[in-house]
Amino acid sequence: MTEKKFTTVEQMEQEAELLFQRARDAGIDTWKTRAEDQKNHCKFGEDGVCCRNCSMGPCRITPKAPKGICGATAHTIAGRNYLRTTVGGAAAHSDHGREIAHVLYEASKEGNYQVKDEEKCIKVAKEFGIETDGRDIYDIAHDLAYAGLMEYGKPFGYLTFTGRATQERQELWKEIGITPRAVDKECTEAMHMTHIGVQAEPEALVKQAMRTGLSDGWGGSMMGTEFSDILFGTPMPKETEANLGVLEKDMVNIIVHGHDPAMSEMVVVAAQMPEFINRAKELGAKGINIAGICCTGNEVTMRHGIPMAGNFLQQENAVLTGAVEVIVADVQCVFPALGPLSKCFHTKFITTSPKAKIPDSEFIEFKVTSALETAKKIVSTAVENFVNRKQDDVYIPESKEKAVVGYSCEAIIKELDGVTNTQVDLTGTYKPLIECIKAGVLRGAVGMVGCNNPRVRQDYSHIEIMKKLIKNDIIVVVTGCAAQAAAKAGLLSLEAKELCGDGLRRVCDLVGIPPILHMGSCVDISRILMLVTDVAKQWGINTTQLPVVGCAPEWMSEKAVSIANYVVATGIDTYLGIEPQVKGSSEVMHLITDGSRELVGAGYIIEMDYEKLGDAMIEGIEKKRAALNI
Ligand code: SF4
Ligand code: MSK
Repeated sequence: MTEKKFTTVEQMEQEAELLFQRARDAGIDTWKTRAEDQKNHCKFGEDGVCCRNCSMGPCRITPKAPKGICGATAHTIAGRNYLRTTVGGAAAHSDHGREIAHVLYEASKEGNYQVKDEEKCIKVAKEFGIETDGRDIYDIAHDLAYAGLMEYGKPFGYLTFTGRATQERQELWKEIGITPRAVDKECTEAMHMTHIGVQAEPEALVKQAMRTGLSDGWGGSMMGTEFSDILFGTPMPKETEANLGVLEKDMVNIIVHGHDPAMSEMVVVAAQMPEFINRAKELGAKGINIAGICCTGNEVTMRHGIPMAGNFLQQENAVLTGAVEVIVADVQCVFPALGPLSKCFHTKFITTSPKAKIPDSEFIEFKVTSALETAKKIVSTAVENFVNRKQDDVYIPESKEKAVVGYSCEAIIKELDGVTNTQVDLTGTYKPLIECIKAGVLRGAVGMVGCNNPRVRQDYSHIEIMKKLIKNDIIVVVTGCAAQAAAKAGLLSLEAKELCGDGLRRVCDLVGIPPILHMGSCVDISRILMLVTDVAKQWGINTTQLPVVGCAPEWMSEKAVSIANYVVATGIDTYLGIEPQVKGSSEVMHLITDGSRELVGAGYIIEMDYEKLGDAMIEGIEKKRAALNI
């Protein structure tokens, strides 16, 4: 009998509707109204058969016009578009990783950023062949950051982190020619290939999409994660709360939004300074409350327990509460709509990256060398803006749920060690997890990631599929907006074990974990790659044999396509709840599904019905178990 009442999607929708009504009253649009305005989507775009790669076009493929002016078929055009989408995602993630490498390069004892995880700094430096014995940690960090930055453009060789993959994957990638080289090389080469008159073969385009994706997952994103841990600390489990109910009516509310933790970490530091807290009190507030949206929210909750105000499709809702003094964003997934929307309220919308300037925002450039000063300016702006809030007009939805977050691989191992060893250390293994899977106590695992997408009910697929999986004794790891969906529904709380099958509930009780583990932001899917890889190594089987799958039921971004490419190329079947835009080419569709399975042992399974998607995952996991005779 379930005692706890978990927040339902219906409840969240009712609360959101009250906020959307405020927008309608103010005469301003939201994603809801704009999605309506955009119906019906262009069929050529949806099918991936519109090409505008040269000015002879755009060319659109129809039965009457089956080729572009240059002779490109639907298969070439859809393949080229698919590759370009992957490049967009790989470039975004990897550039995030590059920014963090620059922050690490500037780290110093006296400066704005320090090394918080020395052990990881030394471990990763050794992987890069950097001398560590007897050296100052900042000298090591400096050399490591330089080596990391060189990974982006090195003229020869392959990405260093590919050495972490299983032997089987390394050999396969080499054999079929998709071992990723320098990150920038893969992106540039992909853009070259898709230029008019270059690559026309669909298989070569799909293989380059995998290679570019791998340069993200095993390159840019992995560096983003590892260097962030070195700078800001490797996450360990923490309690927090999630959903718009975390906003405080009697406090100064600051929303941190975007992706790069360098900015948000510093805002967290500044908001704790007595000068700002005292000033907030002078102005009638009880203090300063920071809450996160999108992956910035995941980054600061993992390391500081900062509450999560919501995910991608909730960014406008936060402003619509009328309770936000400042929403500050850096890069990625930030709606330009926040500009005009914030003008309807007292909210100040601050952008900080020259790469992401947005009309109607206040631009305050965030630089490593002046990071704390800039963060202080942002916090001060928020505090001084509190007096402009119209308290009578504030509506903060009630819903919020408790969550445990911060399950880095190191944290998972530590938790597992706690069950088997009396002395807890970080040298442990995934053996208890593997034994549970072998014994059938756990049937398998799912990595659920990705965004929200107005094509489907917000968070509904995420939440319903997660509930189905845990009920069937399948442990789930989550990142990105999928993680925030789980948090808002209470599925990251320890009480969520009530929703599990007997096996998973026993594991949760024994280890003291929720059935769904929050592993971080979108770049932190690299943590899932390492989890899967190390489990396969310790089990002594290939990644393709593991009863483990990936899932992105509500994905929308180019980054998600890059992720899907590297997850599949790492040997993990990936279940998508939104169709990739390649339907106009049977060849490309085949290549990313069954064809990819022939090539790398894994592929996409595409299913728009969330019930069927969940069932297909369970079936896929059971098939892997049967093949292993477990
Ligand atoms: Fe048309 Fe070919 Fe130019 Fe594309 S590259 S727009 S198909 S002529
Ligand atoms: S924030 S990429 S909407 S998961 Fe990483 Fe969410 Fe998707 Fe952005």
